[in-house]
Amino acid sequence: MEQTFIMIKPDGVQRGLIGEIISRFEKKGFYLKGMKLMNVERSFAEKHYADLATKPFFPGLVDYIVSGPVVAMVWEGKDVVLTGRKIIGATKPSDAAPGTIRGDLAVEVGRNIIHGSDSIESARKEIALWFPEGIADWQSSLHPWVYEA
Ligand code: DAT
Ligand code: MG
Repeated sequence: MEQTFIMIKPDGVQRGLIGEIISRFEKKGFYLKGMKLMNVERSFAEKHYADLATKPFFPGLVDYIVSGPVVAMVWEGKDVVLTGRKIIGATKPSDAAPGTIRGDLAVEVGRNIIHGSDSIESARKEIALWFPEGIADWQSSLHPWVYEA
């Protein structure tokens, strides 16, 4: 099944939103396959956001990601990359619909509390970058109650 990389950014951790965010993915019917609380080095944050290196906000974005611990996670499920982005909401919290994580819980684009992979290809790269040790191998016993097959 499809996997995505989700990261709770330092503001989400500091604001005590870890449980709330995990709960939204869990209740949806996605499976947590990897998780760790960690501080990241500047060079690592730059690698994660390498595609944005030329953007004017890049240095501020890296400062933000290294400002405290983040929660790195792998979630699995049907269409989890795209659906995960929908659960997260638009990049700018002011554009994010109510009911989404950013729409409900964030105000500023530079404090938008969560990252989610934007494609299956990015997810593959980000999971390899953040979880070189691999992820947990388990299957939920509730699977047939959430998925038709
Ligand atoms: P997303 O996180 O929704 O995938 P992105 O990949 O385009 O958005 O950008 C990564 C992060 O960079 C985003 O979550 C917040 C920051 N960012 C994006 N656009 C910005 C802008 N115009 N000003 C300040 N920060 C921005
Ligand atoms: Mg992105």
